Amino acid sequence: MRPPLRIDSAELRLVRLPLVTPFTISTGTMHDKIFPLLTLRADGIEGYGEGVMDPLPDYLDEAIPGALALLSEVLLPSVIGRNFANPQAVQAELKPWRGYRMTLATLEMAFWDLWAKSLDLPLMTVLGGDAAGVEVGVSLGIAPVDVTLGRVADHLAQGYRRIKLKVKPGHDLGLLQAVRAEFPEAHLTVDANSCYTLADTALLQRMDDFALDYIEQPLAWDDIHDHAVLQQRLRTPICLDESIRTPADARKALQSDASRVMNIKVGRSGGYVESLRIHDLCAAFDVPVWCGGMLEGGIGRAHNIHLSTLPNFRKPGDVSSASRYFHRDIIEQKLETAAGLMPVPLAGPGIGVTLDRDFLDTMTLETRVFRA
Ligand code: OSB
Ligand code: MG
Repeated sequence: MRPPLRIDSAELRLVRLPLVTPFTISTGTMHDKIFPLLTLRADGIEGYGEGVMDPLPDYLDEAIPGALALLSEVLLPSVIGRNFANPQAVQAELKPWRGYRMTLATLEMAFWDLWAKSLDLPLMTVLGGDAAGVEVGVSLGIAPVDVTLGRVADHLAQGYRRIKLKVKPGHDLGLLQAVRAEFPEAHLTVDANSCYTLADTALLQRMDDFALDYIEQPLAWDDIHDHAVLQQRLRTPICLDESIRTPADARKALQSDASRVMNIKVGRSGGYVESLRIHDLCAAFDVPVWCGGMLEGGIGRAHNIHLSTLPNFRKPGDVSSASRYFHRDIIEQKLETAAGLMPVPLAGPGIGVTLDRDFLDTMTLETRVFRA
């Protein structure tokens, strides 16, 4: 049996990367990607986790200020100086806490990276996955229709295997008509980020005419029930994103037929232990999953790619090329797709990427250090 890992110290940074193109969804526009980056150290090894919460609670009810406070004042002091046999032992430590799923995930993911590195294995191997590359799609923000048509053409030409269009009231059916007319064969989906209600049922039913693979999170972020009602009135499958934060959420959505496809974001769902349960539950219901994204920097993106190697990830994920988002990333490796596939990063064990420390320093807004 291997000895447990003792977490010696941690470093929590707040990082800002300017986006190449501002990203607009139904809830607002993002110009910079701001995220907490956590390093855990044990036996001279470092594990990394990236928080996916936004500066404001506009995607879910979690945001960076609360995440930094909980990590600094509660979570990191509770694990530093202690031994953990495996990631499940860390997850057990986090289990009592309600909510803060993105904050818990940041810590749990960093420990998985550390643990895989201590075993000298790629993260995908300890998660139970295996692949050389994973299928990628692209998520296109809200923009004028002619701009979007150009972006669709460009990304199809680059080999992206699914085009997801962000929609909002007044920027939905007309957009779909224009895109379908020009790209009749494209693998197309939409993501509403919770901007409709059941009062919009007639409008959502008209989306059935556009051969969408699924409609992502049309209704409220915290409402599985209404999605089940809506699914009975739609031919197009519903895919839940925001509403799935725990395995219990996934079980309820599957049992009530509210999500015939599921978006898994490890950074949204409390970490890998819970994401693996969601993955397995979906497989049991024969519901395919795909890996969502939150415009992550290289650490979060590397995590997402390793997760996407699990067998029930049967649809292209939002794990696009880093160069779509950033002029320069905080890791040394370039995470770029080729022919619609993202290679799994394997420049070493764990998440298989290394920090570009000089550049990271220039992009760091603040740093907090924690020792036993
Ligand atoms: O709903 O999937 C979403 C980005 C930020 C917040 C929410 C979402 C998204 C995306 C972008 O769709 C996915 C990506 O390219 O990382
Ligand atoms: Mg989404």
